[in-house]
Amino acid sequence: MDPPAGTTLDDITLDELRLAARNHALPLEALRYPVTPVGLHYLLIHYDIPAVDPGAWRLELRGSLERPLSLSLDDLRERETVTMAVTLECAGNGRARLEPRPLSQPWLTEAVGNAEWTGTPLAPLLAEAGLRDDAVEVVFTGADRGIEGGIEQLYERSLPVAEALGPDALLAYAVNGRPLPPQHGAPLRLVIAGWYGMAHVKWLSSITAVTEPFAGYQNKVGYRLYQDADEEGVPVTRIMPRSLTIPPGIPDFFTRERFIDAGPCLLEGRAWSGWAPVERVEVSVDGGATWDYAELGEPAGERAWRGWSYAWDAPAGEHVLCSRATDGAGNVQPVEAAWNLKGFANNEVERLRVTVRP
Ligand SMILES: Nc1nc2c(c(=O)[nH]1)N[C@H]1C(S)=C(S)[C@@H](COP(=O)(O)O)O[C@H]1N2
Ligand SMILES: [Mo]
Repeated sequence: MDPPAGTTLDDITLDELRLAARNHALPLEALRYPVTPVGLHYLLIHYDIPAVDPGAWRLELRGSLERPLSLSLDDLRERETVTMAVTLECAGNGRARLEPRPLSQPWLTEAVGNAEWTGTPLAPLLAEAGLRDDAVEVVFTGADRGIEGGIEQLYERSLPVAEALGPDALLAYAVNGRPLPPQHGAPLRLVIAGWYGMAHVKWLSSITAVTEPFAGYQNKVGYRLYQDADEEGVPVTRIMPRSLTIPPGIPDFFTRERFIDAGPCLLEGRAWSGWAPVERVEVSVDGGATWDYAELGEPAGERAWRGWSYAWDAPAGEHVLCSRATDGAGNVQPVEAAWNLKGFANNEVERLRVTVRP
């Protein structure tokens, strides 16, 4: 049987490789840092990084507002300041492990990072602009333009009004204490803690309150879960739980398999969920046959990942290490992912191959 359109059973293609080279992942050893150094945070850029002159740049607030606003970066910096540690993950993380493989950015498990974003909360700005009662969504438009699904567009995504007015929405102009770098959305991006990456619009140029659900590509076509190309699909929203292990020992250069020596080995990792705090992490050292509880550390912030550790007395031989997170909403990572056409939200448990040397 042929794989569905837009997927393949072939080896990685040159188009996928080109995307993978542009959009880098978190090197897994960087899970050791509670706050990800900016250069190690994953990146996802649909089109090109746009050229934005921060001096001339303005943020326009328009649409169903009593008082539309036009603000400079200094106007935004003078407003209330908040810093939030936020674990950000691409909705396509895990895509390359699906079969057939959806053709897009071929992430394995590493499209994640946890940064400290500084900016001004969105809700007071919308209040100042006089958001009208008839607004149902708020659209965030970036300065980057490209063609996707045959449609020329600026990258833009909407949020329901309740999310835009909630405590998780921040207009960020700094990350880890420094002005945003070009690749992360300079001079201003949306951060919407708990949501998959696609909602955190970078290079923000306007915010529009709309009275009908937004029908732009990234909401209506792009970021949806489909089984079949003909169906309406289900929107991708918040981050499903995931746990990753800081790879122990040393790697093989080419396969990335790990080598450690027999004896006590402290396994450590990080776990997160956008639905509710992580409440449990389990570890398996036999490829998922048996599970044991890991010890949980303090979260790196209310909207940030949480460290965990597990004391393993490693016996010589070949092992497959797994970990799985459960959140307070009862979501648990599956051992095997449910397939979807565009390869979103695949949070199946990681399998890390380790050779323990005597
Ligand atoms: N304007 C704009 N915003 C964007 C994107 C984009 O291509 N253009 N990519 C989105 C996606 S899919 C992800 S996963 C995150 C990645 O954010 P990061 O590169 O800062 O990690 O940005 C989101 N915001
Ligand atoms: Mo993404």
